[in-house]
Amino acid sequence: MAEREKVPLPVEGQYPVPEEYLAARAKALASLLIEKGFLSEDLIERVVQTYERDIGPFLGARVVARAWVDPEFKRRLLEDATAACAELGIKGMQGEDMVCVENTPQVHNVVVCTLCSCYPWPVLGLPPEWYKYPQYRSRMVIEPRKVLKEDFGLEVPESVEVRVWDSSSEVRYFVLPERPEGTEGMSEEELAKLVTREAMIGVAKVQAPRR
Ligand SMILES: [Co+2]
Repeated sequence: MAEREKVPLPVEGQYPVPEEYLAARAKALASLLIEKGFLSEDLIERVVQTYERDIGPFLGARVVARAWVDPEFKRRLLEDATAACAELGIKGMQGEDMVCVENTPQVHNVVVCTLCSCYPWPVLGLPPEWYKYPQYRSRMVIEPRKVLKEDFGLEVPESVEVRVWDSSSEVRYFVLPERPEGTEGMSEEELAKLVTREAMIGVAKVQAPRR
């Protein structure tokens, strides 16, 4: 841990700020907007609920499963992820310019936002806590193999190229993981259940179901 703290942060001086500070600031901002009539408690609750219940990685999992069973869809997905996701009715805020990158036996992709926590909300929901940690954001671009191995237990062989994609407010990346062996007979719905958020960020692989 001590070694990690020495890594210079891309936005040192601004982040990290303590969680309590952020929470207090968000609360103050919300009450002010409510007082001025720009927002309501109800609206805030609805947005939170939507991203907890209706939008999440299960939507991205549907996209991945479709790409695995439909080569034409996969082609469109890799060409223009935003348009391909919209074909499945998956679209919205923070997903205006999504790019899907494909894992292959030769290339392993992983996604980060070095500046903050840009993330493709329509397919993955809200980012996990660790995605926002300075240690993840700064180290993933410097030593991705080491982070994948030490923090996520994913060992990428030296023969496989690791590509790190830095999401921004303009372009948000997600990964099309490799379809695991032993899933040949599975339906699209069954396949979708195997796909995890971590696999679509690129910090894990999709595992075949146990027999
Ligand atoms: Co960002």
